[in-house]
Amino acid sequence: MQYAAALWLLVAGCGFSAPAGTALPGDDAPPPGDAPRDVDAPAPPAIDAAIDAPMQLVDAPCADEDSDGVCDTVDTWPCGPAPTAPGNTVTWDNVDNQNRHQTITLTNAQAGGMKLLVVAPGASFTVAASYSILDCICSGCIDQIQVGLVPGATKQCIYSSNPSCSPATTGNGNTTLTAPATTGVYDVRFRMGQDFSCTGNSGMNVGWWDNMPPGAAQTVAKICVH
Ligand SMILES: [Ca+2]
Ligand SMILES: [Ca+2]
Repeated sequence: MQYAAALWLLVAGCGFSAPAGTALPGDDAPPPGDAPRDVDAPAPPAIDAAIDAPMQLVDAPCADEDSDGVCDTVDTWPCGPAPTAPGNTVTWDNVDNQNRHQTITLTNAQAGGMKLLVVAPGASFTVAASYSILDCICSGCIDQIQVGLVPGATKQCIYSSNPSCSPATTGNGNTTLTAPATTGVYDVRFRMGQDFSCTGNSGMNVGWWDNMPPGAAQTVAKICVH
């Protein structure tokens, strides 16, 4: 549109107007529709060499059990596309209506020494982490740092004692989890428990506190059961 207006101004400025339908010098001529392409032009040596080089097959057939485009021989995560590794510092926080906190921070938590662990069905692996825990809501309460797999209905504990409010109680903990029998991806997550011990007075409380698994934000590692 701007070009057309400029052209009109140029023509008007010259005080010249052509009869309708007259081609002016410089008017857009239709490109030759069937001009032969110069397909036989010699290619520069570098391009010529590239054309002559053996073709690299980008989708060469290979065994790819999880169909993620990564060949089995080099696939370090045989459960589909490798996920992003969870963060190194993950915090869980609960605040009451008096602005008092219960807070757990896990640092450098790993499953079998990894953020992304491949493990056989039914195999055991260690979960270890540095922790910081405080409870400013219930000064007399025993608290747990529960860790386990999601999906999954059972947990273990890397801490079970009465933490202080300030400063937070810190330390290193570890426990052993067992990979499910069903292959797939599972998160290693954590949350606070407020039982009398990791398995409660009865020793039978194997599930998550309140029967509520932690949310995705409490993921510290992932396992591929394969
Ligand atoms: Ca693969
Ligand atoms: Ca994979």
